[in-house]
Amino acid sequence: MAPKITLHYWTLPSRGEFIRFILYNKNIEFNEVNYTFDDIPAIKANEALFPMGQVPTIVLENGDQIFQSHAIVRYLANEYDLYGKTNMDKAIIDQVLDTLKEIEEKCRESMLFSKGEDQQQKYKILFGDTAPRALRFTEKCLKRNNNGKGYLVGESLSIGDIALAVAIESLTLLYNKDYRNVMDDFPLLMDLNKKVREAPGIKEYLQKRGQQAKYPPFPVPE
Ligand SMILES: N[C@@H](CCC(=O)N[C@@H](CS)C(=O)NCC(=O)O)C(=O)O
Repeated sequence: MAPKITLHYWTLPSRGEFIRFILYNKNIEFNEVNYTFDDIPAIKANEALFPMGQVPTIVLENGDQIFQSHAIVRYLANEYDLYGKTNMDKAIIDQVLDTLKEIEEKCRESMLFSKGEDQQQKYKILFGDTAPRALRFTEKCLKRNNNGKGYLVGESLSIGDIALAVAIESLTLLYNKDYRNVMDDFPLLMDLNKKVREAPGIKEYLQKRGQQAKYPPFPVPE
């Protein structure tokens, strides 16, 4: 019997990790079809499965397909009760998702595809401005719910909480002696991060995968 969901993605964490965290947390049976950078021409050629020539796409048991990572995440959240209870819960989660996406984008840009002075400049913007801003906003939302002691919305885990844990993973990859740990200013967010990483399914996945997501060296444009 086909698994409930097939995830088409690189073996890498990146945009796929958010989806994997949800699938593991909700104990959804899934398999992966993994690609390497050598497959990019084939991915571009397969417009039926990859409309924009990019991964990820998921395929459901009935053959329905969804691409765009946040469309996938929102679909899963709606299906498996990870999207709060009210429209305002959803709006809070959406704001946090889109805000933290800025961190993710800047991490990818600076860490994977830049080098030298350009990279240092990008790190400076990321650590000096983008990340603290995004985290301040996320913390403000968290504090409004149960004084920041619980979850982003309501009384249980949502994709807003998972988005935070995924963004912190990306930032953690960049910590080194030259950069102050940007998370030091956000102990409440770190508590929430811990809660997500110890959530059912995610905890076991991280034990299997390793506590820190790993990337191979990436080709950097000249
Ligand atoms: N907005 C899309 C962006 C997808 C995207 O950029 N995917 C990358 C991999 S993480 C990709 O396929 N890159 C290959 C390319 O663009 O040629 C999403 O969030 O799913």
